[in-house]
Amino acid sequence: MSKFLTEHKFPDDLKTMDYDQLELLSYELRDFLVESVSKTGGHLASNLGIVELTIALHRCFDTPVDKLIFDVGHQSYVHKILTGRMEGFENLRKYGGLSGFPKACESEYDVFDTGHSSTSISLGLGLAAARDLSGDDYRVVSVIGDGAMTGGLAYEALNNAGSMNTNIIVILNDNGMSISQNIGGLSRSLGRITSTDKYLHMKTRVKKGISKVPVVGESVVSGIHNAKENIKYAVIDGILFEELGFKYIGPVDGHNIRDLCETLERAKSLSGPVLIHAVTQKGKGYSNAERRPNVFHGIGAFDVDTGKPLSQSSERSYSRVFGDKLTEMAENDKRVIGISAAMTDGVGLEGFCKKYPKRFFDVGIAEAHSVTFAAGLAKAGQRPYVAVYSSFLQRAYDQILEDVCLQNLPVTFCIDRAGVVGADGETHHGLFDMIYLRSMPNMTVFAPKDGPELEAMLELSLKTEGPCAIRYPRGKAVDLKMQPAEEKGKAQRLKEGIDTDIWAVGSMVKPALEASALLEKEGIYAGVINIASVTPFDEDMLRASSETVPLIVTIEDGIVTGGVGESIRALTADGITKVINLGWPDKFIEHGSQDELYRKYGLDKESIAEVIRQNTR
Ligand SMILES: Cc1ncc(C[n+]2csc(CCOP(=O)(O)OP(=O)(O)O)c2C)c(N)n1
Repeated sequence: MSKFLTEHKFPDDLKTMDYDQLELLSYELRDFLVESVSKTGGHLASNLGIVELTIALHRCFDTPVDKLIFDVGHQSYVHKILTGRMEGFENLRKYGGLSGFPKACESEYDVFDTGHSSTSISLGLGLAAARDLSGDDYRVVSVIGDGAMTGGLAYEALNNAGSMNTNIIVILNDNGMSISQNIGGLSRSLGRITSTDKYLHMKTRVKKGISKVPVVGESVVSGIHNAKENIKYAVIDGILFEELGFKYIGPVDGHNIRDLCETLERAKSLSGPVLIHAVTQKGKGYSNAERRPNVFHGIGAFDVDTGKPLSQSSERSYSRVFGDKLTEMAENDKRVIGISAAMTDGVGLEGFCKKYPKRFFDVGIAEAHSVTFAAGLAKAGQRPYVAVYSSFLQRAYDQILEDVCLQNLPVTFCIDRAGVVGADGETHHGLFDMIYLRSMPNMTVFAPKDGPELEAMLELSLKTEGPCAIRYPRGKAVDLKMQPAEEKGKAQRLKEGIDTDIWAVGSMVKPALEASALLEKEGIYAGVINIASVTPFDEDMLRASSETVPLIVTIEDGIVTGGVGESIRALTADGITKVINLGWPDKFIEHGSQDELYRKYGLDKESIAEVIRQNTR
């Protein structure tokens, strides 16, 4: 079966294989990807779309001496397979297994640890500048998708590269898709380029086997719109890139290895920044993924024949609870606006988007912009809800502080994937939002203990005349069948304590209640308090708690350093109450399932109970 994959040594052998062999290899790679990801889950569609491009890159460049950077990095599976990590795919994204993103500690072929979008050109440009300073002569290639190209950082880097005029090759992997359909002016412009007669004509000619490549010299490349009819890689458009100082080559068929290799060789012969526009198809070669590339962008284990997930949960996720509730609120209040930075489905807003297309904005992978855009909306009397994953919101720290909090505008941040997210690992865990948001003046931070409380807090946010953040975890929304906390600045006592009180934030209320139940059987009485309103914080209840119990245990789904637990410790510093802070340590947390990570870091019910046991005897 996998003759080429198993019998060759990659990436070296790519350089000696002929084009027919390389094409056969591309089939084997696709089979392997589909088989393997169907068992482990992962980012499939983007990897199916980048098979030929990755082969061509490793054939034409001398990696790892030459530096190859994949933007975001979710499409680096083929690169991993071709750089000696095929066997690791059995444990892809599992605890202790291969990461789903580039990891420098995993291989010398992975230059950076990535996971967040739109960084590849900046990273590449930094490497290129360092190379020039030290007199080295390696090449730098940044591969960026058209989705990632909607992020502002990419333009800052393009602009800078143009003025530095150093040697860097940027490959725009244009499949017309972000996770869902890509949006925006650039996307429209790229779409125009690839639908022109010239491009389609060129593709037909290539398919017919015309292989003679006229020389595309520097003068031709820079002379945009002067392309001759018979130039294979005609310079049809790309004005934007040319204006920024890049030599634009394209569009090139990103599934034709010969074309790609010839284009890459051409780019190598040019000096200064070069941008190659490669057109690819997301999900290429696997019909289910071609039909529904958004579903197969990131997917759990699935049946290869039908494309259906192996396990389907009927339980509602927090994202769904949020999306449904916001849609309901929008029915009653015309000011409610939904905003997403290229994550409409992920954050649960697809229903809202369908029902209220005019009041919904997908702004592209542009978190910082989404926040300032929301500030503008709020200033003019609207009530914007920015739905965003915790780790991506990190991009917008300054905009939250300056454009929203400073002006005390009623923008609500619906922070999904707060806490550890599991298989995506370091770059995607949402552990830092609480520590920076709670220190921002005017900001209210809510953390619901369950789904019904998330709904109540969304209602509350509409009555709050200022910035608000509501943070909730990835996964199924629990229902603790308890009264929701419904007041800003008020904590909620859920259980009386004698030996200790556990002060828990959001999703940690459930394990706190479970730990308390375990201890009760042993005659240890642990009270449980739902912090609910992280800021403003209920100091009155804390005072009462510290006067009642000798031990307070705090537990939060965020970094302990600078967290709510530490402020509780500070507030009780004068008393006799002992305070123990539980939460995530001050380090990057690896990938693994959420349960594995909670257990390892002592945040599951048994570990919480054990800490209390040890400190009450
Ligand atoms: C800052 C940031 N926001 C959002 C994401 C989530 N995300 C991962 S991949 C992706 C789409 C990327 O599209 P594109 O660059 O075109 O790559 P493709 O998957 O289409 O190959 C998004 C939005 C992210 N990784 N980083």
